Formats: sequence, C-alpha cells, structure tokens
Amino acid sequence: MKEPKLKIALQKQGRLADGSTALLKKCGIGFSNGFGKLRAESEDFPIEIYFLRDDDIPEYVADGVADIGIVGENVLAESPKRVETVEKLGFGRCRLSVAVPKNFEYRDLADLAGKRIATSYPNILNRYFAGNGVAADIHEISGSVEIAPSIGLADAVCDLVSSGSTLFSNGLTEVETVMRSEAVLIAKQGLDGTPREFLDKLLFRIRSVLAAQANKYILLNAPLDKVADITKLLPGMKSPTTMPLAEPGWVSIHSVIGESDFWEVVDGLKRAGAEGILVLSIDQMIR
Ligand code: PRT
Ligand code: ZN
Repeated sequence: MKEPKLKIALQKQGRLADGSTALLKKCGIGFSNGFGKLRAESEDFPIEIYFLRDDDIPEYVADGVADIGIVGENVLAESPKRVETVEKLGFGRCRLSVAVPKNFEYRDLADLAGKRIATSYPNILNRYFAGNGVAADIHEISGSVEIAPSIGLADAVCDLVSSGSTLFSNGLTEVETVMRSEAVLIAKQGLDGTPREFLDKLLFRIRSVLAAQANKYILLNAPLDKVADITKLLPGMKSPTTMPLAEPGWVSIHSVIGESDFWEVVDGLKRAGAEGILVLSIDQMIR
C-alpha cells in the first residue's frame, strides 16, 4: 500500500516561491525543485509538493487535490473558493492599494464615483467600493495594471504595492489601502485523519521557526550590583539565565528578546551597565 502523504501546493515561480521553499527547509523538509518540475517529494517528511501558479492554489486546496498550500492573502480574498487559513507566515508582505495619476485632485473615495478603475482584483475591489457606498466602473485586466491610466484605459488603478517604486515611476500616487497581505498557510476545510496529523506536525515546526525569526538570543556581562536593573529589562522565555564570570563580582546574563523592540532594549541595557553585549539569531524556538 502507498504511504500516506501530506500534499502541499506551492507557487512554482514568483515572489512567494523562494520564501515557501525556505520555510519548509527551515522546518527540516528538503526537496529538489529543479526547473520545470511540477511535483517533488522529500526524504525527511511524508510530504508531496505540487508547484503551481499562485492563482490556482485556493482551488486545488478547496477541491482537495492538495491538502494544504501557501498563498498570498490577496489571492485568497479574490478567489471564490473557501479554505481554512491556518497561519500567517510573515513573508510576501504587500498591500492592495488604489492609486491615481499625479494630476488627479483626490480628497476621498467619493471622487472615484463613476471613474474607470483598472485592476486584477475585481472581486475584492467591488466589495470594497460597495462597502463604502461608492459606485465605480471596475475593469479587470490581467497584467501591467499600472500603465492603464497613461494609455487612456482607466482613470485610476488598484494594484499590489510593496516598495511603491512601480507606482512612482508610472506617475501614480497611492491614495487608499484596500487590504494588507502576506503569505498564509491554508488547508482544505474539514481536513482530518492522517493529513491533519501531518499538518499539525508541520505546523508545530513552522511556529517554532516563526517564533525564532521574531526573537534574538542575547548575552551580556554585568557587575553583580547591576543585575537586578538589567534583568528587569529582559523578560526571557521564563527568566534570564545568569552565570558567574571568572572575574569576581561579574556575571554573564543570557536571554531572549523580541526583534521588534530590540534596539530600545539594547539601549536600555547599556544605560543600566551591561557590557560586552552579543546578539545571536535563533534557529528554532520551542515553547
Ligand atoms: O505566475 P503566478 O501567477 O504564480 O505569479 P504572479 O505573477 O501572479 O504573482 P507574483 O509572483 O508576482 O506574486 C505572488 C504574490 O506575492 C502576490 O499574490 C502577493 O501576495 C505577493 N507580493 C508581495 C507581490 C508583491 N509583493 C508585489 N510587489 N505581488 C506582486 N507585486 C508586484 C505588483 O503587482 C506591482 O507590479 O510588484 C509591483 C509593485 O512593487 P513595488 O515594489 O514597485 O511597489
Ligand atoms: Zn498569479
């Protein structure tokens, strides 16, 4: 009998492909995804990987051709297919925004009533305008949305933005954020049995990778009389570890700190008398 496997759909090529592969590799799941390959297996985990266009992933997962997948929230929101969102993955971040030509005197969304708006996201945009009580004329185009105003095809656009340089170089100004998006892990609704067990196992690993990415390991030296002040700044996983140094009156303190307020904590530690601060990245963090 064939061994059961968790079937996962990943983007074959594009902005989510590297991040998806890298995440699985950090979870200890290696595989070879050579050019033109549509399917791969791993020696390390009971998994079968399908490489697809991102737009097809919600459908493959909803229909159970794949058990799970990685896709942008924007693609998910545009798709009529219903799936379970299991976890946000922290890469592929972008926003779906409305932008107008520089000479458009924009005050609020009502200024777009009756205007032609070019987008590859008609479902999301129709809901957004309807929700705001504005009737715009939404035109679906599949690519190069940003050039539509300059060739007279539209008055405004709605497209994905990350750095903003594409809009800028096409003379467009971002005026409304319709949604924010990042890559998410999705699963077929009601997934159960062995595939659900495999998913839980994978999810445990993913969460430890994500927690590790959001934290740093910090080591520092401190004179004994400063330890109380310094440890107040370091929450750690439980409480910071302290170890005596060879030099009397000094200890080494080890802890874990969040990436987001990292620099503020380090400044505080220096002011409180910490010396020889070392910061290391963490591979896995099991809570
Ligand atoms: O072939 P396939 O259909 O699989 O790929 P695709 O061409 O549809 O998608 P791809 O690879 O471009 O994007 C995959 C996913 O990456 C998207 O669905 C988003 O979830 C996410 N993502 C993150 C982005 C961007 N950032 C992004 N900047 N997707 C597209 N862009 C494009 C945007 O459309 C515009 O053309 O980049 C340009 C803007 O970038 P900036 O940096 O100039 O603002
Ligand atoms: Zn696509």
